[in-house]
Amino acid sequence: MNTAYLSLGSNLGNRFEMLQDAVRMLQEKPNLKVTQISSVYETDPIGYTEQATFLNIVVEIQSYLSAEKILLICLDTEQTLGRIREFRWGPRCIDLDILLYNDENIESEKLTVPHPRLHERGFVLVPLMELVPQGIHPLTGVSFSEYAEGQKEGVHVWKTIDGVDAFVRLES
Ligand code: PH2
Ligand code: MG
Ligand code: MG
Repeated sequence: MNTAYLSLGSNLGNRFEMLQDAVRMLQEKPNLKVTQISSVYETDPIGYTEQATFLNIVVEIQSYLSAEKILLICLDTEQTLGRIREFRWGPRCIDLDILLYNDENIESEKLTVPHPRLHERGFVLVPLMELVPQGIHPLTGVSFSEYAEGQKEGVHVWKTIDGVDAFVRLES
């Protein structure tokens, strides 16, 4: 069994519903279980800053699937939910990124794991730390909490969540 962590973000349309739909779609996949979910955070845009604030979450999944297969599921979910890629780091109705896959280091043409910007993004680190409070970066050995120091500005709890099943059932 493999454990992976995914980052989900939305800053277009009904952001909360987008996150819910994405998690529902993950739940419906055979061979994959969504086992943990963070609170929902409202976060200031990083990178390209002239865009609306995001809602971000991190989920834990367990699966026998390879990281490459999980990537295909992420891309398929984005497509189904109508994501149009306009430009890098620009507005998006839904984005799903693989943060971690076990403690593995994967560098292929399509996929880099751990996510190369994982340690420099508060909108990833803060929700990830809820799920793995003692987590350390598998390549550098530095704790997520240490990376998160100084990166918590602009990352605020928007809604607390009581488990995956409660999350997908919430009224948006
Ligand atoms: N995603 C990006 C670029 N910037 N900023 C926030 N706050 N949240 C995101 O999910 C995000 C971002 C590229 O994927
Ligand atoms: Mg992304
Ligand atoms: Mg992405």
